[in-house]
Amino acid sequence: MFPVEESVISSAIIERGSKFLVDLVKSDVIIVGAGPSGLVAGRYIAKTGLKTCIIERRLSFGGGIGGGGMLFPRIVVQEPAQEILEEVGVKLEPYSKGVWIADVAETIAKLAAGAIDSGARILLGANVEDLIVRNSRVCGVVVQWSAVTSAGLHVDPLAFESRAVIDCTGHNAEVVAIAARKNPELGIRVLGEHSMDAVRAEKEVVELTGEVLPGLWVAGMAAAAVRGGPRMGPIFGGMLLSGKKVAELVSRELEVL
Ligand code: 48H
Repeated sequence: MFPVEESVISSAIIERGSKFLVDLVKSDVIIVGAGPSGLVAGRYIAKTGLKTCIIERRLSFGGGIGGGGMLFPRIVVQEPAQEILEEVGVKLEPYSKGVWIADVAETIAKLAAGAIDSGARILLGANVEDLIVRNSRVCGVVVQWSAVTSAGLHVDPLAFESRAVIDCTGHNAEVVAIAARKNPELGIRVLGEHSMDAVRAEKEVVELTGEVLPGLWVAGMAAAAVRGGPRMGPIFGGMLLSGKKVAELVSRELEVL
């Protein structure tokens, strides 16, 4: 085994980690949240050549995928969304007409690998706590290490600029909620998600995906939360299609499609 001393390990990590962070201070697109909608959006946007960064507060990917349905390690996906999983190599088990089952660990691993292999960069352990807003336009995010936030330390955050920010933070629509709370003059409303109706919810979550404010977009469960759509339980086709839709809208807006 090659002998590597502590000073080499530490300087390698500090030097290259800083370089990685400096590169993230200006992106085309910042996606907040590495759940299903964020990972899918990241994959399709990065594939167009746009510089894409996904910021995730946990030290892991997948958001709500890992919990399956009441911790049973399977999720349901329906036509035509199963194609998005097939593209990244997730093995699907047919269940009934138009309905497939996927393993949660495989789905998380392959959606994340799909985003990274397309060129998306993922920053783990970082919490988006505010936005850069100039002239009623969102121009980036304000970030703090999750560990600092959890410890309740008073440490000033850093800001990362981007041409578009996508809120993929799930049930709490955290980024849009911050925009609404901190900029009341912009008239943004977060209506809150409604009770479960899987058939309606799956259709509506895709329809509700879109722009909230110049530079700020919403996808996945956050779209239902902002616009008052119902929840759907552990069926994930809507999340995947919402991620794909926001990728198309944002890529077109930034004029690469
Ligand atoms: C950094 C943040 C921040 C922040 C949150 O919850 P998710 O899986 O979100 P979606 O919309 O991609 O998928 C929703 C799905 O998992 C789900 O919950 C479904 C289908 N529910 C239906 C039902 O009826 O209950 O992922 C969001 C991710 C998580 O990993 C968070 O840790 C992360 O966003 N996150 N990251 N800064 N401020 N807020």
